[in-house]
Amino acid sequence: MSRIITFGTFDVLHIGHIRLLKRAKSFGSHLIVGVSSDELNVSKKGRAPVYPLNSRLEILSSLRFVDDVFVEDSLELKAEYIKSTNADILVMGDDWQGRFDHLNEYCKVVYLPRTPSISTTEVIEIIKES
Ligand code: C2G
Repeated sequence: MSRIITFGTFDVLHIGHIRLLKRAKSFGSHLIVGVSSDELNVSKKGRAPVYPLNSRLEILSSLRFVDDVFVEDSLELKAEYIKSTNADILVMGDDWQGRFDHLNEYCKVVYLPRTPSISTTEVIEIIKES
């Protein structure tokens, strides 16, 4: 059965993250999650994550449909991560549509529709305003 890889910050875990991970797992038997380092999140989103890397790794590795986690230090290292984990399929949300097509050389690349109306940024805003 296939080995699936996906990447993300997964900060303040919410239903959009859970659905993405569950759907990713349904493509195979082993789901590997590359979790963005705190520094990578600052460079992607311009802010530190609410939960530090070690907490996010522990939360994700506690999910029954996640089999392995590792630290994603750079967006540019995906080919190396795919090779070192022997992944067959890369799954990403469609906010990244087209961005990783060049990795088809190493594995199948699949984009899944995002869950509408939920994001970590919105959750942070709602908590700030309450
Ligand atoms: N996601 C989703 N629906 C949402 C929010 C997020 O399906 N409402 C998906 C995203 O598309 C992504 C995954 O959940 O595939 C993780 O989301 P983020 O933590 O926001 O990931 P991001 O910081 O964009 O990191 O190398 C790529 C990156 O590291 C992805």
